[in-house]
Amino acid sequence: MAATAVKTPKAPAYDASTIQVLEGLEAVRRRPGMYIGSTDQRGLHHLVREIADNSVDEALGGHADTIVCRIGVDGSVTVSDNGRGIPVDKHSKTNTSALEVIMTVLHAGGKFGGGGYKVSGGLHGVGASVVNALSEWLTVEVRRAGKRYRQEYRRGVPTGPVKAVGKVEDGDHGTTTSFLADTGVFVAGLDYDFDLLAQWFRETAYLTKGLRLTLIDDRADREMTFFFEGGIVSFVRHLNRNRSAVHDRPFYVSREVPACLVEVALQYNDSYGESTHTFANNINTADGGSHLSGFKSALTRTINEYAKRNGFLKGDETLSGEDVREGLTAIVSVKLAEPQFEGQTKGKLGNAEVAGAVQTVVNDALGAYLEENPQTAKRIIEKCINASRAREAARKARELVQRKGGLDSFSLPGKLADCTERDPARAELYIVEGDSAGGSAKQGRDRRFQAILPLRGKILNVEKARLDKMLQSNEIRTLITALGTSVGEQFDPSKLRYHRIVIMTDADVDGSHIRTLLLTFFFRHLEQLILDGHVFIAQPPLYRVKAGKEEAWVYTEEQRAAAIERLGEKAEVQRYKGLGEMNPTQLWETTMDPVKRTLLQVRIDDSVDADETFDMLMGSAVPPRKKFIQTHAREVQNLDL
Ligand code: 0RA
Repeated sequence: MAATAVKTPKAPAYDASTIQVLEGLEAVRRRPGMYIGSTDQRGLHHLVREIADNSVDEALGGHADTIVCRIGVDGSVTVSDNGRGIPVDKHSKTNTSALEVIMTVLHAGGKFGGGGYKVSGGLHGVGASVVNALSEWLTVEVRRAGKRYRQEYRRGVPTGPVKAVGKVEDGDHGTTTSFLADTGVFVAGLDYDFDLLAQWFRETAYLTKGLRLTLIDDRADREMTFFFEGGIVSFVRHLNRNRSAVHDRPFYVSREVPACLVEVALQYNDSYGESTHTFANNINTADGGSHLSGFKSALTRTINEYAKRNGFLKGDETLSGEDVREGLTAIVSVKLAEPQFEGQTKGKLGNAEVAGAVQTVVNDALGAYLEENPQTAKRIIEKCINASRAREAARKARELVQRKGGLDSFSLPGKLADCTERDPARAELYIVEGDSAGGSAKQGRDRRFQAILPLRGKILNVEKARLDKMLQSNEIRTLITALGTSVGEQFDPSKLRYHRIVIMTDADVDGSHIRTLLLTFFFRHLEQLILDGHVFIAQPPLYRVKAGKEEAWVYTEEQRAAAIERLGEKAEVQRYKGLGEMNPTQLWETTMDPVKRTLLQVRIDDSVDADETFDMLMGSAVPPRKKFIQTHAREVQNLDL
């Protein structure tokens, strides 16, 4: 018998590092939420950001100036840059290429190409390997040293080593990453939102001067490019585009100090609001932090010093922080090696050393700017002094109200039907439009923990009035008293009497206008309550569908169609226009009963976007509002005519 020699295939080399890689990828796939926050739409978009941030870092280091992001018809995403290209040479110890390490080892990104500030590795920075692990397939193509290299992966595992696949033209270099997110993880599907990505690309382009960012959507044949030569100066001009500026050229400084790189741009406008947005490593720090504190101190101090030295203020007159921030639009952007993000939503910069750094840079540069531009300085100081006088008037008005028992919670307004619960964490305040709906709500509620505050008619538009004017309005005073927190300088969130503040208005045009006015007021004067998650919108039903004894409340058009289908053609559909049309029991059952109701929590996903939207909807300039309404008119449903 002759034996045939059989070649056994070489077993894959499972050494310690391979096992570590597989364990790492497995951990990500088992608990994706731990790495990217969630596996819903938000988490999905996170993948794009993770990959694009690596390219942005390459641009921040001065090695790339163009990034293109493409959404494919199959739900794949391709991000391409013209940077140095991820190194492909083999790591001496592990005998794997740097590219493979970056793409497969958790948190490996930061270990390569050190130095420089990074936007990746910041708040969410978990590295490209996490995106790789959560992708059905991923491909990286590197153009480097005259050659084109490629490696592919399936759910994070390489299908083979890095291969040289061709030549590139002289001087061509960069990295292109394509991936298809794994629908086994992102079960809601790969529904990328162009506008969401565009908003974030726009912001990134403002914060990275000279970077050209293009977003292409092959599903809808859409394309947008963002490029801002002026960086954050362009950002400030953009935010002020519908407002009248007090001075033409924004103040701007960019300086590197030991703690961080500090960049600030600001320009005053003739409104009464403030739009300061802060960023650390390009991440929007909606809750501020050390960079914001440093900026505020420097602004107050520098303006007061200049105003004193030049005779605008006499004796012990001083301008408060609020005075110098009225009508201010500012961007504060810092870049640092190891940013610490704090707070519940990680929206606050913690690094204490940054406060002093920003303060020093702004003190020096703003002081010099005021000295060198006396005309502008004069206009700014006069605006601040005006603000100060108005604030003084407001304080007097407030004191007058307080003395008569107006703003403190010892004298709760008569219109408020309070609840018996004294623990704010369990108490709810329903702000209800109109007396008749207020009456139903009072009867229908659970008085143990639900308080009702009926508001009559429209409240003032805060975008067009200062706080002192606002306080002349009975409705606003009543509301602030009921909340217990006071407002302005005396605002104290720890005094909040209800941790759920529910805005309940009619499902018609007037109702939505009143809701917008209330939200504007909260956004401009009690923003902390929104950030802390205390503000909600009630969802009353749109229709009652009835057939015989059976009835159903429906809240959307889709539900209406479904209910009619279920109850048959004879179903009688009754449109609810106002809360007042429901009797107390119905109001409780449909809108107020915690077991059955839907409450929409008001969130500020993007503070820059929110700022712009309120300014546009409620501010003085009419053309942008008209354009917005024309653009969005077709999206409006349930419009009463
Ligand atoms: C490490 C080192 C070097 C470049 C990169 C990483 C790099 C990473 C990404 C991710 C997306 N685009 C990228 N471009 C570059 C450079 C090492 C060198 O050439 O000296």
